[in-house]
Amino acid sequence: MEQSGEKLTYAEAIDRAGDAIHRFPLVEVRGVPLMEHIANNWDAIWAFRPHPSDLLISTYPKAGTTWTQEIVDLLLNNGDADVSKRAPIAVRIPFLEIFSPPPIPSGLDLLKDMEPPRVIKTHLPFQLVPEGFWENKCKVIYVARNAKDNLVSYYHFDRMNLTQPEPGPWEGYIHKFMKGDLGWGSWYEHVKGYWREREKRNILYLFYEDMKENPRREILRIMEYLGLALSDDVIEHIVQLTSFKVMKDNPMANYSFIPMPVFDQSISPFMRKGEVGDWANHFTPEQAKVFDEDYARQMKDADIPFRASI
Ligand code: PPS
Repeated sequence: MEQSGEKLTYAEAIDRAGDAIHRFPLVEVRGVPLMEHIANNWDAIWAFRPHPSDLLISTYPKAGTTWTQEIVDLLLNNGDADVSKRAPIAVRIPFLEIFSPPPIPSGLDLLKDMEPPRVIKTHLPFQLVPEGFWENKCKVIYVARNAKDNLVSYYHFDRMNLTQPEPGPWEGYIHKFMKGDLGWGSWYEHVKGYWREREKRNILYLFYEDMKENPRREILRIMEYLGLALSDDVIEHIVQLTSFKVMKDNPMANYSFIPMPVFDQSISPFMRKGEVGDWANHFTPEQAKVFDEDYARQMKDADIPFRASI
Protein backbone atom coordinates (compact mmCIF):
# COMPACT_ATOMS: atom_id res chain seq x y z
CA MET A 1 0.00 0.00 0.00
CA GLU A 2 1.21 3.45 -0.86
CA GLN A 3 1.44 6.37 1.55
CA SER A 4 3.07 9.60 0.33
CA GLY A 5 4.86 7.71 -2.43
CA GLU A 6 6.23 5.11 0.02
CA LYS A 7 4.97 1.55 0.11
CA LEU A 8 4.15 0.40 3.64
CA THR A 9 2.81 -2.92 4.86
CA TYR A 10 -0.02 -2.81 7.39
CA ALA A 11 2.48 -3.75 10.10
CA GLU A 12 4.74 -0.81 9.17
CA ALA A 13 1.83 1.63 8.93
CA ILE A 14 0.52 0.50 12.33
CA ASP A 15 3.98 0.85 13.79
CA ARG A 16 4.26 4.42 12.48
CA ALA A 17 0.82 5.32 13.81
CA GLY A 18 2.24 4.41 17.23
CA ASP A 19 0.64 6.18 20.16
CA ALA A 20 -2.27 7.42 18.06
CA ILE A 21 -3.72 3.90 18.35
CA HIS A 22 -5.92 3.26 21.36
CA ARG A 23 -9.47 2.19 22.15
CA PHE A 24 -11.46 4.88 20.32
CA PRO A 25 -14.82 6.07 21.65
CA LEU A 26 -17.97 5.66 19.62
CA VAL A 27 -19.52 8.76 18.10
CA GLU A 28 -23.05 8.77 16.70
CA VAL A 29 -23.73 9.39 13.03
CA ARG A 30 -27.47 9.80 12.41
CA GLY A 31 -28.12 7.90 15.64
CA VAL A 32 -25.70 5.03 14.87
CA PRO A 33 -22.59 4.72 17.08
CA LEU A 34 -19.45 4.43 14.94
CA MET A 35 -15.74 4.48 15.72
CA GLU A 36 -14.55 8.04 16.24
CA HIS A 37 -12.38 8.13 13.10
CA ILE A 38 -15.30 6.95 10.97
CA ALA A 39 -17.62 9.60 12.42
CA ASN A 40 -14.96 12.30 11.89
CA ASN A 41 -14.68 11.38 8.22
CA TRP A 42 -18.34 10.72 7.63
CA ASP A 43 -18.86 13.29 4.86
CA ALA A 44 -16.18 11.67 2.67
CA ILE A 45 -17.61 8.20 3.28
CA TRP A 46 -21.17 9.30 2.50
CA ALA A 47 -19.95 10.98 -0.71
CA PHE A 48 -18.38 7.74 -2.04
CA ARG A 49 -19.70 6.94 -5.53
CA PRO A 50 -19.36 3.28 -6.53
CA HIS A 51 -19.25 2.08 -10.12
CA PRO A 52 -22.30 0.04 -11.21
CA SER A 53 -20.01 -3.00 -11.55
CA ASP A 54 -18.82 -2.77 -7.92
CA LEU A 55 -20.07 -5.43 -5.50
CA LEU A 56 -20.81 -4.72 -1.83
CA ILE A 57 -20.51 -7.33 0.93
CA SER A 58 -22.41 -6.08 3.95
CA THR A 59 -22.73 -7.52 7.44
CA TYR A 60 -23.19 -6.60 11.06
CA PRO A 61 -19.68 -7.07 12.55
CA LYS A 62 -18.71 -10.71 13.16
CA ALA A 63 -21.46 -12.25 11.03
CA GLY A 64 -19.20 -13.99 8.51
CA THR A 65 -17.76 -11.09 6.52
CA THR A 66 -14.24 -12.44 6.02
CA TRP A 67 -15.53 -15.88 5.07
CA THR A 68 -17.82 -14.38 2.43
CA GLN A 69 -15.07 -12.05 1.18
CA GLU A 70 -12.74 -15.03 0.65
CA ILE A 71 -15.47 -17.01 -1.14
CA VAL A 72 -16.27 -14.09 -3.46
CA ASP A 73 -12.61 -13.39 -4.22
CA LEU A 74 -12.04 -17.05 -5.10
CA LEU A 75 -15.20 -17.23 -7.22
CA LEU A 76 -14.09 -14.15 -9.16
CA ASN A 77 -10.67 -15.73 -9.70
CA ASN A 78 -11.82 -19.19 -10.76
CA GLY A 79 -10.72 -20.76 -7.46
CA ASP A 80 -7.07 -19.82 -7.94
CA ALA A 81 -5.57 -19.93 -4.43
CA ASP A 82 -2.39 -18.14 -5.54
CA VAL A 83 -4.36 -15.20 -6.90
CA SER A 84 -6.36 -14.95 -3.69
CA LYS A 85 -3.09 -14.87 -1.73
CA ARG A 86 -1.90 -11.81 -3.71
CA ALA A 87 -2.61 -9.51 -0.74
CA PRO A 88 -4.31 -9.44 2.68
CA ILE A 89 -8.10 -9.72 2.50
CA ALA A 90 -8.40 -6.12 3.74
CA VAL A 91 -6.43 -4.91 0.69
CA ARG A 92 -8.13 -7.18 -1.85
CA ILE A 93 -11.56 -6.14 -0.60
CA PRO A 94 -11.35 -2.73 1.10
CA PHE A 95 -13.46 -1.83 4.10
CA LEU A 96 -15.49 1.14 2.81
CA GLU A 97 -15.89 3.20 6.00
CA ILE A 98 -12.75 2.32 7.94
CA PHE A 99 -10.58 5.24 9.00
CA SER A 100 -7.64 4.83 11.37
CA PRO A 101 -4.81 7.11 12.42
CA PRO A 102 -2.44 7.81 9.51
CA PRO A 103 -0.44 6.38 7.85
CA ILE A 104 -2.78 3.38 8.14
CA PRO A 105 -4.71 3.62 4.86
CA SER A 106 -8.44 4.25 4.98
CA GLY A 107 -10.87 2.16 2.94
CA LEU A 108 -11.35 5.15 0.65
CA ASP A 109 -7.54 5.40 0.12
CA LEU A 110 -7.42 1.78 -1.03
CA LEU A 111 -10.52 2.10 -3.22
CA LYS A 112 -9.28 5.12 -5.10
CA ASP A 113 -6.29 3.11 -6.30
CA MET A 114 -8.45 0.25 -7.64
CA GLU A 115 -10.22 -0.04 -10.97
CA PRO A 116 -13.85 -1.23 -11.00
CA PRO A 117 -15.22 -3.81 -10.76
CA ARG A 118 -14.23 -3.77 -7.10
CA VAL A 119 -15.50 -5.80 -4.19
CA ILE A 120 -16.13 -3.65 -1.13
CA LYS A 121 -16.80 -4.57 2.50
CA THR A 122 -19.08 -2.59 4.80
CA HIS A 123 -20.72 -2.93 8.21
CA LEU A 124 -22.91 0.11 7.66
CA PRO A 125 -26.62 -0.34 8.38
CA PHE A 126 -28.85 -0.02 5.32
CA GLN A 127 -29.70 3.65 5.85
CA LEU A 128 -26.03 4.68 6.04
CA VAL A 129 -24.90 2.92 2.85
CA PRO A 130 -23.92 5.67 0.38
CA GLU A 131 -26.85 6.18 -1.97
CA GLY A 132 -24.77 5.61 -5.09
CA PHE A 133 -24.87 1.86 -4.39
CA TRP A 134 -28.66 1.89 -4.82
CA GLU A 135 -28.74 4.46 -7.62
CA ASN A 136 -26.21 2.40 -9.58
CA LYS A 137 -27.99 -0.86 -8.78
CA CYS A 138 -24.81 -2.46 -7.47
CA LYS A 139 -25.02 -6.07 -6.41
CA VAL A 140 -25.08 -6.47 -2.63
CA ILE A 141 -24.48 -9.63 -0.61
CA TYR A 142 -25.73 -9.39 2.97
CA VAL A 143 -24.74 -12.03 5.53
CA ALA A 144 -26.61 -12.35 8.82
CA ARG A 145 -25.75 -14.51 11.83
CA ASN A 146 -28.01 -15.49 14.70
CA ALA A 147 -27.97 -12.87 17.44
CA LYS A 148 -26.50 -14.92 20.28
CA ASP A 149 -23.54 -16.30 18.31
CA ASN A 150 -23.02 -12.90 16.73
CA LEU A 151 -22.91 -11.32 20.19
CA VAL A 152 -20.42 -13.91 21.51
CA SER A 153 -18.13 -13.40 18.52
CA TYR A 154 -18.32 -9.59 18.89
CA TYR A 155 -17.55 -9.84 22.61
CA HIS A 156 -14.34 -11.78 21.99
CA PHE A 157 -13.44 -9.46 19.10
CA ASP A 158 -13.85 -6.39 21.32
CA ARG A 159 -11.49 -7.98 23.82
CA MET A 160 -8.73 -8.39 21.22
CA ASN A 161 -9.36 -5.37 18.95
CA LEU A 162 -7.57 -2.64 20.88
CA THR A 163 -9.20 0.12 18.79
CA GLN A 164 -12.75 -0.76 19.88
CA PRO A 165 -14.26 0.32 23.22
CA GLU A 166 -13.53 -2.00 26.17
CA PRO A 167 -16.17 -4.72 26.15
CA GLY A 168 -16.30 -4.82 29.96
CA PRO A 169 -17.74 -7.84 31.76
CA TRP A 170 -19.77 -10.43 29.83
CA GLU A 171 -23.05 -9.76 31.67
CA GLY A 172 -22.89 -6.04 30.86
CA TYR A 173 -21.92 -6.74 27.25
CA ILE A 174 -25.15 -8.67 26.70
CA HIS A 175 -27.08 -5.56 27.69
CA LYS A 176 -24.95 -3.31 25.47
CA PHE A 177 -25.76 -5.60 22.54
CA MET A 178 -29.48 -5.56 23.34
CA LYS A 179 -29.40 -1.74 23.47
CA GLY A 180 -27.34 -1.40 20.29
CA ASP A 181 -24.63 0.30 22.30
CA LEU A 182 -21.75 -1.14 20.19
CA GLY A 183 -19.88 -0.12 17.08
CA TRP A 184 -22.29 -0.05 14.08
CA GLY A 185 -25.24 0.05 16.43
CA SER A 186 -28.15 -2.30 16.82
CA TRP A 187 -27.87 -5.85 15.45
CA TYR A 188 -31.69 -5.95 15.38
CA GLU A 189 -32.08 -2.83 13.23
CA HIS A 190 -29.18 -3.94 11.00
CA VAL A 191 -30.58 -7.35 10.07
CA LYS A 192 -34.12 -5.95 9.70
CA GLY A 193 -33.03 -2.99 7.59
CA TYR A 194 -31.52 -5.14 4.85
CA TRP A 195 -34.24 -7.80 5.17
CA ARG A 196 -36.97 -5.27 4.37
CA GLU A 197 -35.11 -3.99 1.32
CA ARG A 198 -33.76 -7.29 -0.03
CA GLU A 199 -36.26 -7.80 -2.84
CA LYS A 200 -36.59 -4.20 -3.94
CA ARG A 201 -32.80 -3.80 -4.09
CA ASN A 202 -31.83 -7.25 -5.36
CA ILE A 203 -29.82 -7.98 -2.21
CA LEU A 204 -28.64 -11.59 -1.82
CA TYR A 205 -29.47 -12.21 1.88
CA LEU A 206 -27.47 -15.12 3.30
CA PHE A 207 -27.22 -16.72 6.72
CA TYR A 208 -24.00 -17.82 8.43
CA GLU A 209 -25.80 -20.93 9.69
CA ASP A 210 -26.76 -21.97 6.14
CA MET A 211 -23.13 -21.53 5.09
CA LYS A 212 -21.99 -23.79 7.93
CA GLU A 213 -24.69 -26.35 7.21
CA ASN A 214 -23.98 -26.63 3.51
CA PRO A 215 -21.15 -24.41 2.27
CA ARG A 216 -21.28 -25.83 -1.24
CA ARG A 217 -24.97 -24.92 -1.62
CA GLU A 218 -24.39 -21.34 -0.43
CA ILE A 219 -21.25 -20.91 -2.56
CA LEU A 220 -23.32 -21.97 -5.58
CA ARG A 221 -25.96 -19.37 -4.67
CA ILE A 222 -23.27 -16.68 -4.56
CA MET A 223 -21.83 -17.93 -7.86
CA GLU A 224 -25.23 -17.66 -9.55
CA TYR A 225 -25.87 -14.21 -8.09
CA LEU A 226 -22.53 -13.07 -9.52
CA GLY A 227 -23.50 -14.47 -12.93
CA LEU A 228 -20.63 -16.97 -12.95
CA ALA A 229 -20.57 -20.62 -14.00
CA LEU A 230 -17.62 -22.51 -12.52
CA SER A 231 -16.95 -26.22 -12.79
CA ASP A 232 -17.80 -28.65 -10.00
CA ASP A 233 -14.11 -29.22 -9.35
CA VAL A 234 -13.46 -25.51 -8.90
CA ILE A 235 -16.43 -25.18 -6.55
CA GLU A 236 -15.20 -28.13 -4.50
CA HIS A 237 -11.78 -26.50 -4.32
CA ILE A 238 -13.35 -23.25 -3.09
CA VAL A 239 -15.31 -25.17 -0.44
CA GLN A 240 -12.00 -26.56 0.86
CA LEU A 241 -10.08 -23.28 0.65
CA THR A 242 -12.77 -21.43 2.60
CA SER A 243 -13.19 -23.98 5.38
CA PHE A 244 -12.58 -22.53 8.83
CA LYS A 245 -9.45 -24.64 9.29
CA VAL A 246 -7.81 -23.58 6.02
CA MET A 247 -8.70 -19.90 6.47
CA LYS A 248 -7.38 -19.95 10.04
CA ASP A 249 -3.97 -20.99 8.66
CA ASN A 250 -4.06 -18.56 5.73
CA PRO A 251 -2.03 -15.45 6.61
CA MET A 252 -3.83 -13.48 3.88
CA ALA A 253 -7.20 -14.20 5.51
CA ASN A 254 -6.59 -14.69 9.25
CA TYR A 255 -5.76 -11.05 10.04
CA SER A 256 -2.25 -11.84 11.28
CA PHE A 257 -1.37 -8.96 8.92
CA ILE A 258 -2.94 -6.57 11.46
CA PRO A 259 -0.55 -6.90 14.41
CA MET A 260 -0.37 -5.29 17.83
CA PRO A 261 -1.27 -2.71 19.01
CA VAL A 262 -4.44 -3.08 16.89
CA PHE A 263 -5.27 -6.80 17.11
CA ASP A 264 -3.95 -8.80 20.06
CA GLN A 265 -4.66 -12.32 18.85
CA SER A 266 -3.11 -13.75 22.03
CA ILE A 267 -6.27 -12.54 23.83
CA SER A 268 -8.59 -14.15 21.27
CA PRO A 269 -7.78 -15.21 17.69
CA PHE A 270 -9.63 -13.52 14.82
CA MET A 271 -10.48 -17.02 13.55
CA ARG A 272 -11.78 -18.02 16.95
CA LYS A 273 -14.15 -21.02 16.68
CA GLY A 274 -16.25 -20.60 13.56
CA GLU A 275 -19.20 -22.56 14.92
CA VAL A 276 -22.95 -22.34 15.26
CA GLY A 277 -24.20 -22.63 18.85
CA ASP A 278 -21.12 -21.50 20.77
CA TRP A 279 -23.48 -19.10 22.58
CA ALA A 280 -24.57 -22.05 24.75
CA ASN A 281 -21.05 -22.06 26.25
CA HIS A 282 -21.44 -18.42 27.30
CA PHE A 283 -25.06 -17.64 28.27
CA THR A 284 -26.39 -18.86 31.60
CA PRO A 285 -30.00 -20.13 31.37
CA GLU A 286 -31.15 -16.91 33.08
CA GLN A 287 -29.19 -14.71 30.63
CA ALA A 288 -30.62 -16.65 27.68
CA LYS A 289 -34.16 -16.16 29.05
CA VAL A 290 -33.74 -12.39 29.44
CA PHE A 291 -32.13 -12.17 26.00
CA ASP A 292 -34.82 -14.27 24.29
CA GLU A 293 -37.65 -12.22 25.82
CA ASP A 294 -36.05 -9.00 24.68
CA TYR A 295 -35.37 -10.57 21.25
CA ALA A 296 -39.05 -11.41 20.83
CA ARG A 297 -39.91 -7.76 21.51
CA GLN A 298 -37.27 -6.30 19.21
CA MET A 299 -37.93 -8.74 16.36
CA LYS A 300 -41.74 -8.87 16.50
CA ASP A 301 -42.10 -6.76 13.36
CA ALA A 302 -39.87 -9.07 11.27
CA ASP A 303 -40.02 -12.72 10.37
CA ILE A 304 -36.38 -13.53 9.59
CA PRO A 305 -35.63 -17.28 9.76
CA PHE A 306 -32.65 -17.21 12.11
CA ARG A 307 -31.35 -20.46 13.56
CA ALA A 308 -29.29 -20.55 16.77
CA SER A 309 -28.42 -24.21 16.21
CA ILE A 310 -28.12 -26.49 13.19
S1 PPS B 1 -15.38 -8.79 10.96
O1 PPS B 1 -14.32 -8.30 11.88
O2 PPS B 1 -16.67 -8.17 11.25
O3 PPS B 1 -15.00 -8.68 9.56
O4 PPS B 1 -15.53 -10.34 11.34
P1 PPS B 1 -16.29 -11.45 10.48
O5 PPS B 1 -15.38 -11.99 9.47
O6 PPS B 1 -17.62 -10.94 10.07
O7 PPS B 1 -16.60 -12.54 11.57
C1 PPS B 1 -15.62 -13.33 12.21
C2 PPS B 1 -16.32 -14.60 12.63
O8 PPS B 1 -16.47 -15.45 11.48
C3 PPS B 1 -15.78 -16.66 11.73
N1 PPS B 1 -15.22 -17.21 10.48
C4 PPS B 1 -15.60 -18.38 9.95
N2 PPS B 1 -16.53 -19.27 10.35
C5 PPS B 1 -16.67 -20.39 9.59
N3 PPS B 1 -15.93 -20.66 8.49
C6 PPS B 1 -15.00 -19.79 8.06
N4 PPS B 1 -14.28 -20.05 6.98
C7 PPS B 1 -14.81 -18.58 8.81
N5 PPS B 1 -13.98 -17.52 8.68
C8 PPS B 1 -14.25 -16.69 9.71
C9 PPS B 1 -14.71 -16.28 12.73
O9 PPS B 1 -14.15 -17.41 13.36
C10 PPS B 1 -15.51 -15.39 13.65
O10 PPS B 1 -16.47 -16.12 14.41
P2 PPS B 1 -16.21 -16.71 15.88
O11 PPS B 1 -17.53 -17.24 16.33
O12 PPS B 1 -15.74 -15.59 16.73
O13 PPS B 1 -15.20 -17.80 15.71
